[in-house]
Amino acid sequence: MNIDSRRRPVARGEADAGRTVLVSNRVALPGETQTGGLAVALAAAMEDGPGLWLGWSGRMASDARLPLARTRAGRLEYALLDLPADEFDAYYHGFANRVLWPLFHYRIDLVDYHREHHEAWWRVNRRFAEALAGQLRPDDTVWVHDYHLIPLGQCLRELGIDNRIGFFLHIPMPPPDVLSALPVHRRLLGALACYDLAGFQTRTDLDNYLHALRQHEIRAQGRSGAFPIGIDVEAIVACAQSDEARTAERDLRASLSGRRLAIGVDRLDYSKGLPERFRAFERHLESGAPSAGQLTYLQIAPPSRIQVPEYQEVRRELEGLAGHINGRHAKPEWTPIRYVNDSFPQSMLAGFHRTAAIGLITPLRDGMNLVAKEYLAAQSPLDPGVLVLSRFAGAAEELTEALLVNPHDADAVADAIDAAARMPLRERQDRWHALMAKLRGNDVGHWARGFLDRLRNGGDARDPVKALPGMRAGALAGVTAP
Ligand code: GDG
Repeated sequence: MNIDSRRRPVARGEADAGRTVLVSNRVALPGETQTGGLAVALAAAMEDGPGLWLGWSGRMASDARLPLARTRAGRLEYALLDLPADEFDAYYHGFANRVLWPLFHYRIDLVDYHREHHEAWWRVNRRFAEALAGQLRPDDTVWVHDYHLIPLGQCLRELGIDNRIGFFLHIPMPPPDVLSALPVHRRLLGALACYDLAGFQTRTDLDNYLHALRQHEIRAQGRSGAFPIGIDVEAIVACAQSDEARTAERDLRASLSGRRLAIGVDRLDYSKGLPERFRAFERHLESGAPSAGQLTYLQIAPPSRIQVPEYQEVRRELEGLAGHINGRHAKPEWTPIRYVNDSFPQSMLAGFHRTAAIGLITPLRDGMNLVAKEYLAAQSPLDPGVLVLSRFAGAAEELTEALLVNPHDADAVADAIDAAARMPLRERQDRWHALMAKLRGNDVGHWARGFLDRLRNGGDARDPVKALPGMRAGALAGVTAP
């Protein structure tokens, strides 16, 4: 371990010095296709380095103290950590994905808490901390990502590391009453309160965190703020005009026989509201609305976390629903729902998005939802589609010109689908231009810089939320004094 890094504090106010060190459960290695929002966003945010990105290697090893696997791409270095199989299972499948994921998405009913899984979560975080401590230089800024690694900051402090350490939560922060269903909620809040900066996707998430701290009389050692994540807008705009995207668009359009397309792209996850969306689409088919029968709905849903029983269940449910709805409504020449359990390159997805007159993004709860933003960025300015967006996606706080819906209200979603299908070109363009201005005003680079500036410089960084047209003023008013 680098003893120096334990002892020498980085001078406060020292801007832009040293590396940015990202830590996340998985890293996005160059050339890998990523279907998770975090990996996609961080890969874009880190494009111009210099930096180090540390995460799990994807490999199990009985002796997890082996030297880290290292690789480099340009100015970004990767350090990969093996983990023992049983510990990984308890930390990742047991605690992160069967306790924190459902709880933070307001699904207390799906929480399966075991004390030993919680202990393994801390043990793995200590392993991450030990691995990272050996890599750190005194002027590095550490940025920890997501719910798997909430305790990492505290573990690093316990090792004597006094670099600046920030944390960003990619998923929603639930209200204190929901959080308190977790037996160890106080300890979790205490770990969050250790960071120099704790970042959340929305004002609502930030408020929930601050309320919980107040309720438990926990004093944060650092600051907190809302930093809504963005996408690489220009990259998606360019991607949607690439040859691959045009080919994908042409082929998909040709298969529609003159009908228009509604699209959803989601990891197959119960938080994404897919069964509710399928039922709402059926409601639309049965509504007798002018557009009923004129739309084909394409749902791309790459499977994820397939070991977790709740994910197997939602997959079975969707297969049943797609079969049922198509069985009742298909015609010899037309199938209303195309349900595809596969992942595609970003360029093809952009082509699919551009083909679709309607983007149907209706999660029951979502930290942000990058697909909603990607759908918009892929549209043609001459003939943009309409985004139908759940008000429970973090993106709804920004994207107020979308058609915002309650995903639990199948009739309302069916109405919105019809309204989107019939929306005049002028209104579609007005809404789209307003939404694109917001996306451009807060792309993934703004997000990363906004967070890192605030982490490095304290309170004098640009306020990333105030800079967003349409966000409530003072969205960062909840910043807590150190
Ligand atoms: C978490 C939070 C938050 C999807 N299918 C394919 C594919 N994707 C890409 C999308 C998008 C990403 O994966 C999914 O991001 P989301 O934000 O929609 O959702 P989560 O994976 O749940 O992400 C979320 C996010 O972190 C960032 O903070 O917004 O709330 O849950 O970029 O395009 N990419 C490719 N093929 C696919 O088939 N290449």
